Amino acid sequence: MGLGLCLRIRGSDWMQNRVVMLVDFDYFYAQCEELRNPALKDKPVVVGVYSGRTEESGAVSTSNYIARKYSVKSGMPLFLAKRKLEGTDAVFLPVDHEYYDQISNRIMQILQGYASSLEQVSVDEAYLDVTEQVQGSFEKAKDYAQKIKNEVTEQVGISFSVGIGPNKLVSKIACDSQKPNGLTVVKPEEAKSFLAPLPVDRLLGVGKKTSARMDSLGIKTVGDLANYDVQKLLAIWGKILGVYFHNAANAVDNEPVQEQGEAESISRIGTLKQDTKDLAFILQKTDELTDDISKELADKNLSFKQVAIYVVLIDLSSKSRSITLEQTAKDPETIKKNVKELFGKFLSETPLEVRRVGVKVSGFSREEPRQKQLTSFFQTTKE
Ligand code: DGT
Ligand code: CA
Ligand code: CA
Repeated sequence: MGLGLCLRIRGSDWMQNRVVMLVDFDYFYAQCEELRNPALKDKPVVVGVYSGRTEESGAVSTSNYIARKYSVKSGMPLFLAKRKLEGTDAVFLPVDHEYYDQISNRIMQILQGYASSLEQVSVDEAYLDVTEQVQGSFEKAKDYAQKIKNEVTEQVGISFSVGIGPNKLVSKIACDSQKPNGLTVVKPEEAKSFLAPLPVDRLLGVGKKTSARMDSLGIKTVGDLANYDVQKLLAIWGKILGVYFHNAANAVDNEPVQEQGEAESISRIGTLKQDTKDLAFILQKTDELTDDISKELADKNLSFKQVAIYVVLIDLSSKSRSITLEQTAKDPETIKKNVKELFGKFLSETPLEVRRVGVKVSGFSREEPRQKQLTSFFQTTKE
């Protein structure tokens, strides 16, 4: 068989050529309120959390785009929003999470049907891997997104914005670039130049402190960061963050769209046969727990990045300690070694005896090195 078949796209495991969508519902809580009361649609609508002390105290959760014209913003004190909307027919409503969750679930269910995998990141946001559905084509992806939008509008009556890109990082920023009711496509070959002019703090993980530091190095835009000497980034931020910044600025992000329902952590807890401060005695128990965790990891083919311990002391107070590994691991020895280290340190810090212990691993990724994936892929299609 010829090259045609070799290049057939196999959904999310064809990591180099994915089509990822980020769907973000527009002014979500306020739009839900408009949905059940359409008379609100042409008024400023503010949904807030009322703290209950006085009628005015509390903060804005969100507002519709009419209210935003009066510079009402999420997180703003309600009294300030009221002041900004003085003289208008603005409507203020308390949050109704149960109702928003219901609507969110209905939309997520529809979205699920359009993707190979869906990762819900919040009540109003989800990543979809649609590589297979659109045969890797970004032109088709745009029509496909429009189709999904129409379907959700018809079925639920809620509008959302979509960003389409070669990975989660780009699709998220694409989505943010055009709201509400946006549909923004950034093709792989445009991704770097799309990000380049943006301020560097648009990247996830670049907060106030980091962007100030970057600014002092002359890094103002994502493009500046992409061009910055990667060795210097590593020297300043360490390997993990340094590599992340470099990759992100270059629009590189291999994080898979993680199917829903997949555990975020695996943990086991057990009670010791007797209260103790003896490390060896504790490790006997945690080794048992670790073996059990390792079986589940192997079954699910997961690697982890964090190891944590959980401790209940004799006064019934509980504590936890965790460590992030330099590299992902999947073997029980790595867990045991880190658990030993964490407990060694913990026991030296507390005078109390330990009653219950737990072990937890998290920060999962699937163990599928690209090399292996590619070879096995070509093997199955060769002929
Ligand atoms: P947009 O910009 O059209 O996506 O507007 P929203 O309102 O959907 O904004 P988004 O996606 O950042 O947030 C989703 C929901 O989360 C929003 O409807 C209400 C809630 N939320 C966002 N920011 C805040 C905040 O600062 N405080 C509180 N209490 N809730 C917030
Ligand atoms: Ca939203
Ligand atoms: Ca959101």
